[in-house]
Amino acid sequence: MTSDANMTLDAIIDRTLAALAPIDPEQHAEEAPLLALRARQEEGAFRLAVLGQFKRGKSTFLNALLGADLLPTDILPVTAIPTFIHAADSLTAKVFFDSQTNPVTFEPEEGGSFGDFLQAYITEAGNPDNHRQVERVEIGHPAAILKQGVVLVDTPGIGSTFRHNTEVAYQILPHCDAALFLVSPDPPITEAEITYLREVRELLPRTFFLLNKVDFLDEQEKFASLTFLADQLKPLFDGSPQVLPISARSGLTARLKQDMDLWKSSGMRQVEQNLIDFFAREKQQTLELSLRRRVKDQLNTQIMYLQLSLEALRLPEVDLKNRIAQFQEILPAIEREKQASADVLAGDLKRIVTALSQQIEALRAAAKQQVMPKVEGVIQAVADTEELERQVRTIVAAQVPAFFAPVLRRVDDDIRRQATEILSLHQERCEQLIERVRKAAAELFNVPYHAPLVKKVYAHFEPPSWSQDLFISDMDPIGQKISRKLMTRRFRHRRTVQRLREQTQKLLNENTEQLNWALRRGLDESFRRYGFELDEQLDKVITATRAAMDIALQKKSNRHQQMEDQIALFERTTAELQVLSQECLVPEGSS
Ligand SMILES: Nc1nc2c(ncn2[C@@H]2O[C@H](COP(=O)(O)OP(=O)(O)OP(=O)(O)O)[C@@H](O)[C@H]2O)c(=O)[nH]1
Ligand SMILES: [Mg+2]
Repeated sequence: MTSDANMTLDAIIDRTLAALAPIDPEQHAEEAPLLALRARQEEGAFRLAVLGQFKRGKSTFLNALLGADLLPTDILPVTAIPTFIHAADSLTAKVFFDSQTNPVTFEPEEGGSFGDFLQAYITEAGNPDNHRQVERVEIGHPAAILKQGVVLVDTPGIGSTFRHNTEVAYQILPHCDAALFLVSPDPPITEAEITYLREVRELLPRTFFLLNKVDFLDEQEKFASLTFLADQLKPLFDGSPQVLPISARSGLTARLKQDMDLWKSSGMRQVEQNLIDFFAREKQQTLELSLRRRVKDQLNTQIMYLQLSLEALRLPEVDLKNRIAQFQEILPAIEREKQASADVLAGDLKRIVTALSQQIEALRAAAKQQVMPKVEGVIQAVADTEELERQVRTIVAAQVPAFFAPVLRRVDDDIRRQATEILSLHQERCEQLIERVRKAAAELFNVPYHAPLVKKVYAHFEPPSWSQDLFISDMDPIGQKISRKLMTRRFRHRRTVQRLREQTQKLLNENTEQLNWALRRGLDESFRRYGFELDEQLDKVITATRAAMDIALQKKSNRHQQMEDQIALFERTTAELQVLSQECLVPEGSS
């Protein structure tokens, strides 16, 4: 049994749930995040994330540590999806999606390689703008370093032109327990990294630093880089944190060739030893600290809601009605901004649609320019009508996919990229509005405002999965037999030539239209659904805030004693949660 000064996380969560039980669910925040944290604690897995700017060598580093060329790496931005690597007897991979879609598991019997499987879901190239809506990927691996409940997390890099990668890199932080932060010499550290590090410092109890790619440097340059880094990090972290120089690439080569000297000179041996040491001594305690931070965040959110209700209960009826009126007064302004934001979104949609129409027209012309001369060539060269028919069909069947397959992909990527960019800006505007409503309510009732750590992730643009089948065999020589009897050979040949031209043109048009239609529909649907989801989110916050005030107002009409009881209940609960929130700061002794 623990004393109050040393309360376990489990006890804190239990007591919180018990304290909230007698309160109307509409008057406190959701309990689901607390339950999820309890599940995390029960599972006991320690999540060590590899973080940093894009292309610093995060995935290469993890490959070196695992001793396998496992995660995709490249000179272009690669990792787009958080990838959790846990211990397993053999190699496994499971992909989880944002929506209700069932997870997909790597099945070796199905043919494709493990690398191809990961490539298709994790990477920017295989899954551009995360159009597959992957939430996370879990890999099971037999590496020794993963034993005893360590989970390594590969993350997308910040600061590339792919904004969504930066977003994901920020969103993953509250779900991790410690970090390895990778930098590399050229340039040693950027403004974007410093900003990211501030957030990392707030959200994670432990961060280790690695200077990667030191194979580019001579001893003097290495020393200069390390000194510079130490100076930059000093104001951010207490004292200068240690920065270990490594070459992840040499480390990976060393592991693959089992070259122990190279493993040592790459700096990776030192990192591995430090990690093993850290896992043995401090993993448990760091996990505890990390989870305590997250629970504390949840408690503070609950406290804010409770205080709001409490203030509403305490206020004399006239004052409460006044505050409700004041809150109501800000709503039209919020509503106007919501409308303005929706208008911007609609305008942006129009712009993309116009851009799409232009692309489609250009495409139609390009298709004609590429395919028609080839058809004309055959028409000029072949005199026999039947042979002409056959050759034109063959050439069209080859040309249509040759032209459209790469183009489909390019236009699709391009539109998807524009749509994702616009939707994420819209999301930012909506989140700001939601925050304003929360803040306004807190200010009206003199309650300290608490901004939540974990932000909701919304779905990205998703075009409908249209059939990638191209129209290629629509050239049916209808009426050939009849016409053979009725017409002269020359006339029939002319007719056939004309029909072949028309049908080829029609096929090109149909394929262009199919693309146009699928993307237009995708844009319309995603924008509508997305706009609707965000509206709903905002309305929920407004309704919940109103509910707290309205319930208070109703209770005022109750008998005096009941009112006093309610106030006492909220006071007790708030006080209890405040104590529990303080308890979160005290890590459990030496467990
Ligand atoms: N010279 C040198 N190159 C390295 C080293 N580590 C990684 N690289 C190269 O740097 C490039 C980027 O490596 P990745 O591992 O894909 O980098 P990342 O940080 O995972 O990149 P994102 O996933 O896009 O954020 C690749 O071409 C690697 O081969 C190293 O120690 N030395
Ligand atoms: Mg990577």
